[in-house]
Amino acid sequence: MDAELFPRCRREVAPGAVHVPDWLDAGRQRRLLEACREWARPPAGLRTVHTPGGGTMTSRQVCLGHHWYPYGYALTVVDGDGAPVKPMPDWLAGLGREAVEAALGPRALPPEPYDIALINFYDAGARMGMHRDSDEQSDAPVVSLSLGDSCVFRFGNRETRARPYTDVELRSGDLFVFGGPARLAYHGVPRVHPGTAPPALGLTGRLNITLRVSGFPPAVERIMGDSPS
Ligand SMILES: O=C(O)CCC(=O)C(=O)O
Repeated sequence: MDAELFPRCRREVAPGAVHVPDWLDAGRQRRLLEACREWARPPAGLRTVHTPGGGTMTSRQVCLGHHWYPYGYALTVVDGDGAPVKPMPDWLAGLGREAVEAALGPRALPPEPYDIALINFYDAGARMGMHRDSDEQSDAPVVSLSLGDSCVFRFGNRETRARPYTDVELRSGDLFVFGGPARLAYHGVPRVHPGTAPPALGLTGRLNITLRVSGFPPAVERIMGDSPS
């Protein structure tokens, strides 16, 4: 990474929402990327997400633990190849807890384990509109890990997709956690900066891994929300 005039520091963007730059070192980024490449393979691999209104998300996605589709969770890829969702590995669930502790402190740790990972892949033109993560039944903090190209991450408020919001540059290895009063804030990715990934990582594009707690009862098929038509 280029030398900085001012070092990037841990910053509370809003109450309960904290950005921790460079949280994953190069080795951890590499290992996480290798795992993402495995998860992206079929079955239940990387897919294009279509919204019920006829839209297409420009980022592509693979899920672990529970399969997210607009707007609910299932245990199979109901809007794709129909395969069972891949399991959430214990080490990734542990990384979620480590991240919460690092960003918000031990008192913010949820009683339940992190049991959902959504992995979003952004190529140069991809973006993500302002939305809230509201399909879970737990208010545990959401953990967001970035790999590859930098992006503008827009973190807003709980009422509206519009201002006030804060734009944060997320780079490879950065951690962003939002919980407590920020858990249901609107957020999105208006822009990715192509060609900004650390060359040694070997990733063209951007990966974001968000870790969440479902709050769902165990071992019950969960089909929530409307099925996409
Ligand atoms: O890519 C990001 O940084 C944000 C991803 C996100 O908002 C989501 O998965 O809900």
